[in-house]
Amino acid sequence: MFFWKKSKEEKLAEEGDKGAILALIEKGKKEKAIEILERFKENKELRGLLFKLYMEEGKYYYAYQLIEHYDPDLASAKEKALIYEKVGELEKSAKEYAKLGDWESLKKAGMLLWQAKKPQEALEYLNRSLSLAPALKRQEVEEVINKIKEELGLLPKEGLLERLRKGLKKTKEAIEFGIIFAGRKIDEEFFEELEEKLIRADVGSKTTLYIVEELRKEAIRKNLKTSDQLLDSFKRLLLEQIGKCQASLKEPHEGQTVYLFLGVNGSGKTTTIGKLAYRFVKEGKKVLLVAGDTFRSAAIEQLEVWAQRSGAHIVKKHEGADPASVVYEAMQKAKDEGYDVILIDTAGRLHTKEPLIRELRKVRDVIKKFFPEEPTETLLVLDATIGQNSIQQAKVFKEAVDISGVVLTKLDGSAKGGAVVPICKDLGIPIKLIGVGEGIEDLQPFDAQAFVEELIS
Ligand SMILES: Nc1nc2c(ncn2[C@@H]2O[C@H](COP(=O)(O)OP(=O)(O)O)[C@@H](O)[C@H]2O)c(=O)[nH]1
Ligand SMILES: [Mg+2]
Repeated sequence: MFFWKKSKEEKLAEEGDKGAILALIEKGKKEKAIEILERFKENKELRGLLFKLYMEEGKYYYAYQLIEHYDPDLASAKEKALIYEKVGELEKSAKEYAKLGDWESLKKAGMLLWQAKKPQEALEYLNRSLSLAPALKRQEVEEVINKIKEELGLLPKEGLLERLRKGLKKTKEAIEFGIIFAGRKIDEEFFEELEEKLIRADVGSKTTLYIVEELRKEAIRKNLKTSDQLLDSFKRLLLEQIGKCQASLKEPHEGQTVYLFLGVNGSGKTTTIGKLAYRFVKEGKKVLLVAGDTFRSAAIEQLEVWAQRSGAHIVKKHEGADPASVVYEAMQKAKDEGYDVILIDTAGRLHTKEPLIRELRKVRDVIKKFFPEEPTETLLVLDATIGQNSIQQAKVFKEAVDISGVVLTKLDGSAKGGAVVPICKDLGIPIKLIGVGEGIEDLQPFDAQAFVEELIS
Protein backbone atom coordinates (compact mmCIF):
# COMPACT_ATOMS: atom_id res chain seq x y z
CA MET A 1 0.00 0.00 0.00
CA PHE A 2 1.05 3.52 -0.57
CA PHE A 3 -0.93 5.97 1.51
CA TRP A 4 0.39 5.06 4.90
CA LYS A 5 3.91 5.47 3.74
CA LYS A 6 5.37 8.42 5.55
CA SER A 7 6.79 11.19 3.44
CA LYS A 8 10.48 11.72 3.58
CA GLU A 9 10.00 14.96 5.40
CA GLU A 10 7.90 13.40 8.10
CA LYS A 11 10.51 10.77 8.60
CA LEU A 12 13.12 13.48 9.05
CA ALA A 13 10.85 15.22 11.49
CA GLU A 14 10.41 12.04 13.46
CA GLU A 15 14.16 11.93 13.80
CA GLY A 16 14.20 15.38 15.35
CA ASP A 17 15.21 17.44 12.36
CA LYS A 18 14.26 20.97 13.25
CA GLY A 19 13.79 22.16 9.66
CA ALA A 20 11.45 19.28 8.94
CA ILE A 21 9.46 19.89 12.09
CA LEU A 22 9.10 23.56 11.20
CA ALA A 23 7.85 22.49 7.78
CA LEU A 24 5.24 20.30 9.45
CA ILE A 25 4.10 23.21 11.58
CA GLU A 26 3.99 25.39 8.49
CA LYS A 27 1.56 22.91 6.95
CA GLY A 28 -0.67 23.22 9.99
CA LYS A 29 0.21 19.82 11.45
CA LYS A 30 0.81 21.25 14.88
CA GLU A 31 -0.50 18.28 16.81
CA LYS A 32 1.84 16.00 14.98
CA ALA A 33 4.74 18.37 15.61
CA ILE A 34 3.91 18.45 19.32
CA GLU A 35 3.79 14.69 19.46
CA ILE A 36 7.26 14.48 17.94
CA LEU A 37 8.76 17.30 19.96
CA GLU A 38 7.61 15.75 23.21
CA ARG A 39 10.14 13.03 22.60
CA PHE A 40 12.95 15.57 22.38
CA LYS A 41 12.40 17.58 25.54
CA GLU A 42 16.06 17.16 26.44
CA ASN A 43 17.08 19.09 23.37
CA LYS A 44 17.17 22.75 24.30
CA GLU A 45 16.36 24.06 20.85
CA LEU A 46 13.47 21.68 20.25
CA ARG A 47 12.19 22.30 23.76
CA GLY A 48 11.89 25.99 22.95
CA LEU A 49 9.87 25.11 19.89
CA LEU A 50 7.62 22.82 21.90
CA PHE A 51 7.04 25.52 24.47
CA LYS A 52 6.09 27.98 21.76
CA LEU A 53 3.60 25.51 20.31
CA TYR A 54 2.05 24.81 23.71
CA MET A 55 1.47 28.50 24.20
CA GLU A 56 0.00 28.96 20.76
CA GLU A 57 -2.36 26.07 21.27
CA GLY A 58 -3.40 27.17 24.76
CA LYS A 59 -1.94 24.04 26.37
CA TYR A 60 -0.93 25.89 29.49
CA TYR A 61 -0.74 22.92 31.75
CA TYR A 62 1.86 21.27 29.50
CA ALA A 63 3.74 24.52 29.21
CA TYR A 64 3.68 24.68 33.00
CA GLN A 65 5.23 21.21 33.26
CA LEU A 66 7.92 22.24 30.85
CA ILE A 67 9.00 25.33 32.74
CA GLU A 68 8.68 23.65 36.14
CA HIS A 69 10.56 20.45 35.31
CA TYR A 70 12.87 21.31 32.46
CA ASP A 71 13.66 24.91 31.96
CA PRO A 72 12.25 27.96 33.74
CA ASP A 73 14.04 30.22 31.25
CA LEU A 74 11.78 29.12 28.44
CA ALA A 75 9.13 31.62 29.40
CA SER A 76 9.21 35.36 29.80
CA ALA A 77 7.71 36.89 32.94
CA LYS A 78 4.59 37.71 31.00
CA GLU A 79 4.23 34.15 29.76
CA LYS A 80 4.88 32.77 33.22
CA ALA A 81 2.27 35.08 34.71
CA LEU A 82 -0.27 33.79 32.22
CA ILE A 83 0.66 30.12 32.67
CA TYR A 84 0.58 30.26 36.46
CA GLU A 85 -2.72 32.06 36.36
CA LYS A 86 -4.19 29.46 34.04
CA VAL A 87 -3.12 26.53 36.19
CA GLY A 88 -4.34 28.20 39.35
CA GLU A 89 -0.98 29.05 40.96
CA LEU A 90 -2.30 32.46 41.91
CA GLU A 91 0.52 33.65 44.12
CA LYS A 92 3.22 32.64 41.65
CA SER A 93 1.28 34.32 38.88
CA ALA A 94 0.98 37.49 40.95
CA LYS A 95 4.74 37.56 41.45
CA GLU A 96 5.34 37.37 37.72
CA TYR A 97 2.78 40.07 36.98
CA ALA A 98 4.41 42.26 39.58
CA LYS A 99 7.78 41.86 37.81
CA LEU A 100 6.27 43.46 34.74
CA GLY A 101 5.86 46.59 36.80
CA ASP A 102 3.26 48.51 34.80
CA TRP A 103 0.05 49.64 36.51
CA GLU A 104 -2.17 47.07 34.82
CA SER A 105 0.07 44.16 35.71
CA LEU A 106 0.37 45.39 39.28
CA LYS A 107 -3.38 45.63 39.50
CA LYS A 108 -3.68 42.12 38.15
CA ALA A 109 -1.13 40.95 40.73
CA GLY A 110 -3.16 42.57 43.49
CA MET A 111 -6.39 41.00 42.33
CA LEU A 112 -4.83 37.55 42.13
CA LEU A 113 -3.45 37.86 45.65
CA TRP A 114 -6.82 38.95 46.89
CA GLN A 115 -8.30 35.90 45.21
CA ALA A 116 -5.59 33.84 46.90
CA LYS A 117 -6.79 35.26 50.21
CA LYS A 118 -3.74 37.43 50.79
CA PRO A 119 -5.46 40.78 51.14
CA GLN A 120 -2.59 42.61 52.84
CA GLU A 121 -0.13 41.74 50.09
CA ALA A 122 -2.80 42.49 47.53
CA LEU A 123 -3.14 46.00 48.90
CA GLU A 124 0.60 46.55 48.56
CA TYR A 125 0.52 45.83 44.83
CA LEU A 126 -2.70 47.72 44.28
CA ASN A 127 -1.29 50.81 45.94
CA ARG A 128 1.73 50.63 43.68
CA SER A 129 -0.63 50.23 40.73
CA LEU A 130 -2.62 53.25 41.88
CA SER A 131 0.50 55.40 42.00
CA LEU A 132 1.31 54.53 38.38
CA ALA A 133 -2.17 54.45 36.86
CA PRO A 134 -3.20 57.22 34.49
CA ALA A 135 -5.75 59.62 35.94
CA LEU A 136 -8.63 58.08 34.01
CA LYS A 137 -7.90 54.60 35.32
CA ARG A 138 -7.35 55.44 38.96
CA GLN A 139 -10.96 54.91 39.90
CA GLU A 140 -10.81 51.37 38.58
CA VAL A 141 -7.95 50.57 40.94
CA GLU A 142 -9.43 52.49 43.85
CA GLU A 143 -12.60 50.45 43.64
CA VAL A 144 -10.70 47.21 44.18
CA ILE A 145 -8.69 48.75 47.01
CA ASN A 146 -11.85 49.91 48.72
CA LYS A 147 -13.47 46.52 48.39
CA ILE A 148 -10.52 44.85 50.05
CA LYS A 149 -10.34 47.48 52.76
CA GLU A 150 -14.03 47.08 53.41
CA GLU A 151 -13.54 43.33 53.70
CA LEU A 152 -10.74 43.91 56.19
CA GLY A 153 -12.86 46.36 58.14
CA LEU A 154 -10.39 49.14 57.37
CA LEU A 155 -12.94 51.48 55.86
CA PRO A 156 -15.44 53.47 57.84
CA LYS A 157 -18.86 52.08 57.01
CA GLU A 158 -20.72 53.90 54.33
CA GLY A 159 -22.50 56.90 55.72
CA LEU A 160 -26.10 57.85 55.18
CA LEU A 161 -25.19 60.24 52.41
CA GLU A 162 -23.18 57.71 50.43
CA ARG A 163 -26.05 55.29 50.68
CA LEU A 164 -28.53 57.93 49.58
CA ARG A 165 -26.22 58.81 46.70
CA LYS A 166 -26.18 55.21 45.56
CA GLY A 167 -29.92 55.03 46.10
CA LEU A 168 -30.61 57.94 43.80
CA LYS A 169 -28.11 56.98 41.14
CA LYS A 170 -30.64 55.64 38.67
CA THR A 171 -32.94 58.61 38.93
CA LYS A 172 -30.02 60.97 38.53
CA GLU A 173 -28.75 59.19 35.48
CA ALA A 174 -32.17 59.27 33.89
CA ILE A 175 -32.73 62.98 34.37
CA GLU A 176 -29.32 64.65 34.58
CA PHE A 177 -30.63 67.92 35.94
CA GLY A 178 -27.02 68.99 36.39
CA ILE A 179 -26.53 69.14 32.63
CA ILE A 180 -29.49 71.24 31.65
CA PHE A 181 -28.77 73.71 34.44
CA ALA A 182 -25.14 73.99 33.44
CA GLY A 183 -25.51 77.37 31.84
CA ARG A 184 -27.25 76.83 28.54
CA LYS A 185 -29.47 79.41 26.93
CA ILE A 186 -32.91 79.82 28.44
CA ASP A 187 -35.36 79.30 25.62
CA GLU A 188 -38.49 77.33 24.85
CA GLU A 189 -36.43 74.22 24.24
CA PHE A 190 -34.91 74.48 27.70
CA PHE A 191 -38.30 74.58 29.39
CA GLU A 192 -39.58 71.71 27.27
CA GLU A 193 -36.61 69.60 28.18
CA LEU A 194 -36.92 70.40 31.87
CA GLU A 195 -40.58 69.49 31.75
CA GLU A 196 -39.80 66.23 30.06
CA LYS A 197 -37.15 65.40 32.67
CA LEU A 198 -39.45 66.13 35.59
CA ILE A 199 -42.12 63.93 34.07
CA ARG A 200 -39.57 61.19 33.52
CA ALA A 201 -38.49 61.39 37.17
CA ASP A 202 -42.17 60.81 37.95
CA VAL A 203 -42.64 64.09 39.79
CA GLY A 204 -46.21 64.15 38.44
CA SER A 205 -47.75 66.40 35.81
CA LYS A 206 -49.33 68.93 38.16
CA THR A 207 -46.14 69.60 40.06
CA THR A 208 -44.09 69.60 36.87
CA LEU A 209 -46.26 72.25 35.25
CA TYR A 210 -46.16 74.32 38.42
CA ILE A 211 -42.37 74.24 38.68
CA VAL A 212 -41.82 74.98 35.01
CA GLU A 213 -44.30 77.87 35.09
CA GLU A 214 -42.67 79.39 38.14
CA LEU A 215 -39.26 79.24 36.51
CA ARG A 216 -40.60 80.71 33.29
CA LYS A 217 -42.05 83.65 35.19
CA GLU A 218 -38.86 84.19 37.08
CA ALA A 219 -36.76 84.15 33.92
CA ILE A 220 -38.96 86.84 32.39
CA ARG A 221 -39.19 88.91 35.55
CA LYS A 222 -35.47 89.00 36.10
CA ASN A 223 -34.56 88.89 32.42
CA LEU A 224 -32.36 85.82 32.93
CA LYS A 225 -30.40 84.49 29.98
CA THR A 226 -28.72 81.25 31.03
CA SER A 227 -30.03 78.24 32.91
CA ASP A 228 -27.49 78.33 35.75
CA GLN A 229 -29.23 81.50 36.95
CA LEU A 230 -32.34 79.40 37.54
CA LEU A 231 -30.69 76.60 39.48
CA ASP A 232 -31.22 78.02 42.95
CA SER A 233 -34.87 78.68 42.28
CA PHE A 234 -35.29 75.24 40.84
CA LYS A 235 -33.82 73.71 44.01
CA ARG A 236 -36.03 75.87 46.17
CA LEU A 237 -39.19 74.90 44.26
CA LEU A 238 -38.33 71.24 44.35
CA LEU A 239 -37.49 71.36 48.03
CA GLU A 240 -40.74 73.17 48.72
CA GLN A 241 -42.62 70.28 47.11
CA ILE A 242 -40.60 67.47 48.61
CA GLY A 243 -40.23 69.14 51.99
CA LYS A 244 -43.96 68.86 52.53
CA CYS A 245 -43.62 65.10 52.17
CA GLN A 246 -41.08 64.67 54.92
CA ALA A 247 -41.79 63.51 58.46
CA SER A 248 -39.78 61.49 60.90
CA LEU A 249 -40.62 58.10 62.25
CA LYS A 250 -42.05 58.10 65.75
CA GLU A 251 -39.46 56.58 68.02
CA PRO A 252 -40.27 53.89 70.61
CA HIS A 253 -41.83 55.17 73.82
CA GLU A 254 -42.06 53.67 77.31
CA GLY A 255 -43.72 50.28 77.40
CA GLN A 256 -44.61 48.47 74.18
CA THR A 257 -44.36 50.30 70.86
CA VAL A 258 -46.07 48.64 67.92
CA TYR A 259 -45.25 49.23 64.26
CA LEU A 260 -47.68 47.72 61.77
CA PHE A 261 -46.59 47.21 58.16
CA LEU A 262 -48.89 47.10 55.14
CA GLY A 263 -48.33 46.86 51.43
CA VAL A 264 -48.71 44.63 48.41
CA ASN A 265 -46.62 41.50 48.12
CA GLY A 266 -43.13 42.25 46.99
CA SER A 267 -43.18 45.88 48.00
CA GLY A 268 -40.51 45.28 50.64
CA LYS A 269 -42.37 44.90 53.95
CA THR A 270 -40.39 41.99 55.33
CA THR A 271 -37.07 43.50 54.29
CA THR A 272 -37.95 46.83 55.85
CA ILE A 273 -38.97 45.12 59.07
CA GLY A 274 -35.64 43.31 59.13
CA LYS A 275 -33.67 46.52 58.62
CA LEU A 276 -35.64 48.36 61.28
CA ALA A 277 -35.33 45.46 63.71
CA TYR A 278 -31.58 45.58 63.27
CA ARG A 279 -31.56 49.27 64.11
CA PHE A 280 -33.69 48.88 67.22
CA VAL A 281 -31.71 45.88 68.47
CA LYS A 282 -28.51 47.86 68.00
CA GLU A 283 -30.05 50.58 70.12
CA GLY A 284 -30.52 48.06 72.90
CA LYS A 285 -34.22 47.43 72.46
CA LYS A 286 -35.90 44.10 72.97
CA VAL A 287 -37.54 43.50 69.62
CA LEU A 288 -40.28 41.10 68.55
CA LEU A 289 -41.17 40.33 64.93
CA VAL A 290 -44.63 39.04 64.12
CA ALA A 291 -45.17 36.80 61.09
CA GLY A 292 -48.62 38.10 60.20
CA ASP A 293 -48.14 37.19 56.54
CA THR A 294 -49.26 33.60 56.86
CA PHE A 295 -50.22 33.18 53.24
CA ARG A 296 -47.01 31.54 52.05
CA SER A 297 -44.58 29.59 54.21
CA ALA A 298 -41.70 31.29 52.37
CA ALA A 299 -42.85 34.62 53.77
CA ILE A 300 -42.65 33.25 57.31
CA GLU A 301 -39.21 31.76 56.71
CA GLN A 302 -37.97 35.02 55.26
CA LEU A 303 -39.00 36.88 58.40
CA GLU A 304 -37.26 34.23 60.46
CA VAL A 305 -34.04 34.85 58.59
CA TRP A 306 -34.33 38.54 59.32
CA ALA A 307 -34.98 37.82 62.97
CA GLN A 308 -31.73 35.88 63.09
CA ARG A 309 -29.77 38.51 61.23
CA SER A 310 -31.01 41.33 63.39
CA GLY A 311 -31.05 39.57 66.72
CA ALA A 312 -34.79 39.99 67.22
CA HIS A 313 -37.26 37.32 68.37
CA ILE A 314 -40.19 36.12 66.33
CA VAL A 315 -43.74 34.88 66.80
CA LYS A 316 -44.98 32.70 63.97
CA LYS A 317 -47.55 30.04 63.25
CA HIS A 318 -48.06 27.60 60.44
CA GLU A 319 -48.83 28.63 56.88
CA GLY A 320 -52.48 29.54 56.46
CA ALA A 321 -53.03 30.43 60.13
CA ASP A 322 -55.32 33.34 60.91
CA PRO A 323 -53.08 36.45 60.98
CA ALA A 324 -55.14 37.96 63.80
CA SER A 325 -54.42 34.91 65.95
CA VAL A 326 -50.68 35.24 65.33
CA VAL A 327 -50.88 38.87 66.34
CA TYR A 328 -52.90 37.94 69.41
CA GLU A 329 -50.25 35.54 70.56
CA ALA A 330 -47.53 38.09 69.88
CA MET A 331 -49.26 40.87 71.81
CA GLN A 332 -49.68 38.55 74.77
CA LYS A 333 -46.01 37.61 74.66
CA ALA A 334 -44.94 41.23 74.26
CA LYS A 335 -46.92 42.19 77.30
CA ASP A 336 -45.84 39.25 79.44
CA GLU A 337 -42.18 39.40 78.52
CA GLY A 338 -41.81 43.16 78.26
CA TYR A 339 -40.77 43.66 74.66
CA ASP A 340 -39.96 47.27 73.73
CA VAL A 341 -40.66 47.17 70.03
CA ILE A 342 -43.07 44.97 68.08
CA LEU A 343 -42.89 44.92 64.30
CA ILE A 344 -45.84 43.27 62.56
CA ASP A 345 -45.64 41.87 59.04
CA THR A 346 -48.86 41.37 57.06
CA ALA A 347 -49.92 39.89 53.73
CA GLY A 348 -50.91 42.17 50.89
CA ARG A 349 -52.96 40.25 48.39
CA LEU A 350 -54.63 43.09 46.60
CA HIS A 351 -56.81 41.03 44.31
CA THR A 352 -58.86 40.00 47.30
CA LYS A 353 -59.73 43.49 48.34
CA GLU A 354 -62.60 42.89 50.76
CA PRO A 355 -60.99 40.04 52.69
CA LEU A 356 -57.78 42.05 52.86
CA ILE A 357 -59.53 45.01 54.40
CA ARG A 358 -61.32 42.78 56.89
CA GLU A 359 -58.09 41.01 57.81
CA LEU A 360 -56.19 44.25 58.41
CA ARG A 361 -58.95 45.70 60.57
CA LYS A 362 -59.05 42.56 62.60
CA VAL A 363 -55.30 42.78 63.18
CA ARG A 364 -55.61 46.40 64.21
CA ASP A 365 -58.41 45.54 66.64
CA VAL A 366 -56.35 42.81 68.26
CA ILE A 367 -53.48 45.27 68.80
CA LYS A 368 -55.88 47.77 70.36
CA LYS A 369 -57.30 45.17 72.68
CA PHE A 370 -53.88 44.84 74.30
CA PHE A 371 -52.55 48.35 73.78
CA PRO A 372 -55.31 50.87 73.10
CA GLU A 373 -52.88 53.60 71.98
CA GLU A 374 -51.11 51.40 69.46
CA PRO A 375 -49.97 51.03 66.74
CA THR A 376 -47.64 53.98 67.10
CA GLU A 377 -47.01 53.79 63.38
CA THR A 378 -48.99 52.11 60.64
CA LEU A 379 -46.58 52.15 57.74
CA LEU A 380 -47.51 51.61 54.15
CA VAL A 381 -44.64 50.12 52.18
CA LEU A 382 -44.49 51.21 48.53
CA ASP A 383 -42.15 50.13 45.77
CA ALA A 384 -40.41 53.10 44.12
CA THR A 385 -39.75 51.21 40.92
CA ILE A 386 -43.40 51.46 39.99
CA GLY A 387 -43.46 55.15 40.86
CA GLN A 388 -46.82 56.86 40.83
CA ASN A 389 -48.60 53.65 39.93
CA SER A 390 -48.32 52.63 43.55
CA ILE A 391 -50.81 55.33 44.50
CA GLN A 392 -53.74 53.30 43.24
CA GLN A 393 -52.74 50.31 45.38
CA ALA A 394 -52.17 52.52 48.36
CA LYS A 395 -55.74 53.73 48.32
CA VAL A 396 -57.07 50.27 49.16
CA PHE A 397 -54.91 50.09 52.28
CA LYS A 398 -55.90 53.56 53.24
CA GLU A 399 -59.50 52.49 53.09
CA ALA A 400 -58.78 49.67 55.51
CA VAL A 401 -56.92 51.46 58.30
CA ASP A 402 -55.40 54.82 59.14
CA ILE A 403 -51.90 55.08 57.77
CA SER A 404 -49.33 57.26 59.49
CA GLY A 405 -46.47 57.09 57.05
CA VAL A 406 -45.05 55.68 53.86
CA VAL A 407 -41.86 53.68 53.47
CA LEU A 408 -40.61 54.06 49.92
CA THR A 409 -38.42 51.08 49.08
CA LYS A 410 -36.11 50.22 46.20
CA LEU A 411 -35.20 53.80 45.38
CA ASP A 412 -31.86 52.37 44.32
CA GLY A 413 -33.54 50.32 41.62
CA SER A 414 -35.75 53.08 40.38
CA ALA A 415 -35.34 55.97 37.96
CA LYS A 416 -38.54 57.43 39.36
CA GLY A 417 -37.26 58.96 42.57
CA GLY A 418 -39.37 62.04 41.87
CA ALA A 419 -42.46 59.98 42.66
CA VAL A 420 -42.06 60.93 46.32
CA VAL A 421 -43.94 64.11 45.45
CA PRO A 422 -47.14 62.72 43.89
CA ILE A 423 -47.17 59.81 46.33
CA CYS A 424 -47.22 61.99 49.41
CA LYS A 425 -49.42 64.67 47.85
CA ASP A 426 -52.09 62.44 46.41
CA LEU A 427 -52.26 60.22 49.45
CA GLY A 428 -51.81 63.01 51.97
CA ILE A 429 -49.39 60.76 53.88
CA PRO A 430 -45.81 61.78 54.68
CA ILE A 431 -42.84 59.68 53.66
CA LYS A 432 -40.93 58.56 56.72
CA LEU A 433 -38.35 56.10 55.53
CA ILE A 434 -36.65 55.24 52.28
CA GLY A 435 -35.05 51.96 51.24
CA VAL A 436 -31.87 52.39 49.22
CA GLY A 437 -30.67 48.82 48.87
CA GLU A 438 -31.09 45.26 50.06
CA GLY A 439 -28.51 45.49 52.83
CA ILE A 440 -29.41 45.58 56.50
CA GLU A 441 -28.34 49.21 56.79
CA ASP A 442 -29.99 50.40 53.60
CA LEU A 443 -32.92 52.10 55.29
CA GLN A 444 -32.89 55.73 56.24
CA PRO A 445 -35.10 58.61 57.29
CA PHE A 446 -36.43 60.59 54.38
CA ASP A 447 -34.47 63.83 54.42
CA ALA A 448 -35.93 66.19 51.83
CA GLN A 449 -33.00 68.59 51.81
CA ALA A 450 -30.41 65.87 51.30
CA PHE A 451 -32.69 64.28 48.72
CA VAL A 452 -32.91 67.42 46.59
CA GLU A 453 -29.22 68.26 46.96
CA GLU A 454 -28.32 64.76 45.86
CA LEU A 455 -30.78 64.77 42.97
CA ILE A 456 -29.36 67.94 41.52
CA SER A 457 -25.66 67.61 42.35
N1 LIG B 1 -32.83 47.07 45.76
C1 LIG B 1 -33.68 47.01 46.78
N2 LIG B 1 -34.40 45.90 46.96
C2 LIG B 1 -35.27 45.86 47.99
C3 LIG B 1 -35.44 46.95 48.87
N3 LIG B 1 -36.38 46.60 49.78
C4 LIG B 1 -36.76 45.35 49.46
N4 LIG B 1 -36.11 44.88 48.39
C5 LIG B 1 -36.24 43.59 47.71
O1 LIG B 1 -37.56 43.45 47.22
C6 LIG B 1 -37.95 42.10 47.25
C7 LIG B 1 -39.28 41.95 47.98
O2 LIG B 1 -39.10 42.33 49.34
P1 LIG B 1 -39.93 41.70 50.53
O3 LIG B 1 -39.42 42.35 51.76
O4 LIG B 1 -39.92 40.23 50.47
O5 LIG B 1 -41.38 42.23 50.18
P2 LIG B 1 -42.76 41.87 50.90
O6 LIG B 1 -43.43 40.85 50.03
O7 LIG B 1 -43.53 43.15 50.92
O8 LIG B 1 -42.45 41.36 52.26
C8 LIG B 1 -36.82 41.35 47.92
O9 LIG B 1 -36.05 40.75 46.94
C9 LIG B 1 -36.04 42.43 48.63
O10 LIG B 1 -34.69 42.09 48.75
C10 LIG B 1 -34.64 48.15 48.64
O11 LIG B 1 -34.73 49.18 49.32
N5 LIG B 1 -33.79 48.11 47.58
MG1 LIG C 1 -42.98 39.55 53.07
